[in-house]
Amino acid sequence: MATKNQTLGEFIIENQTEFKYSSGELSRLINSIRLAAKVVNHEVNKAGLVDILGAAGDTNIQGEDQQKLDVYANDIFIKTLTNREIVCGIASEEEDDFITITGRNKKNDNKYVVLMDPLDGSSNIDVNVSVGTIFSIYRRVTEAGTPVTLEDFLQPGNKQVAAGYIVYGTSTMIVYSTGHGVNGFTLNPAIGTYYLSHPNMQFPVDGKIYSVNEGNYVHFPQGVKDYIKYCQQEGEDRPYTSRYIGSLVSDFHRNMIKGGIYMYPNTAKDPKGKLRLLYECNPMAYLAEQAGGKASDGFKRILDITPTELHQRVPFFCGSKNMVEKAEEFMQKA
Ligand code: P6P
Repeated sequence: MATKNQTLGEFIIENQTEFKYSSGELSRLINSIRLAAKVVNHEVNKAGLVDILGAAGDTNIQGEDQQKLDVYANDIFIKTLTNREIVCGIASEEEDDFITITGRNKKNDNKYVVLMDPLDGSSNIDVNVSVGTIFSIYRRVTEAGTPVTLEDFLQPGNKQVAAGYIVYGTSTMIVYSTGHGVNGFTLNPAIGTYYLSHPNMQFPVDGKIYSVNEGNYVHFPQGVKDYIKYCQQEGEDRPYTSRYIGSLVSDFHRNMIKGGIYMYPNTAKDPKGKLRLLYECNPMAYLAEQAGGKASDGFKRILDITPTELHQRVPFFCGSKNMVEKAEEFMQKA
């Protein structure tokens, strides 16, 4: 039972019994993410001051300029998860390949793997717009004690045991689910404690906000163009409002509170879409469904897609159930 103002630590302990088959490892894993988020938050909040801005000069597998804060966040989450010997493997947007974690006993006997986008929306850092961390947790499928393999990471999203995000916005929040609904915790930076501020978050079944980069309009599939026109036409509850921050976590978070749909369709430039299935779309789709929302690639449920590559991309439609279904209607009849 979630009671307002409970701390995240109290909430994890109280809901420990919900993690069936877990000997407390999943709780420790969520706790370690909480700690890493505090450290990253501290740097994100002063990014403009310590010359941590600007590209690190390197590029990640996506061919994107790596902002120093991307690299920093990636290192913090990997170090925190590794030092506590809680997971047996990690995959990250910032790492070309997955990382095998062997414990002090040189064994891989932990049961979870984590996939993450350590700092999503990082192009917004230099302009002081909110960014986020996205994480997705699975039980490994290969034999305990053996090194993890790609198979442990290429699981469909419907096998996730937990997923969540941290949004470094006007306040810093952790929003996550372990399969029993979605709860949001807000950090009190003065004392470094997260408090339950948004118990049992629910995606409104309908909404009046659509989030898409309309600069790509000419390259969108016809169904997306038709749906955007539908959003803009006079109607019983239309025209809708267009809101697009360019930070998935922030757009998703606002839409989950107010109602809305986020779309990143495929375009000529990104024929498979831009967002990555494993560490962006799957965790956000898991949260959306846990909160009564919906997520698809325009045709198929995101969580039922069987991954084939670590960094594969998919078109992404996610948010209020009725809005996603209306967009799918346009996609399917185009
Ligand atoms: P565009 C950030 O790079 C990101 O992955 C999401 O957070 C965001 O919604 C999207 O890409 C923005 O992409 O092409 O509209 O700038």
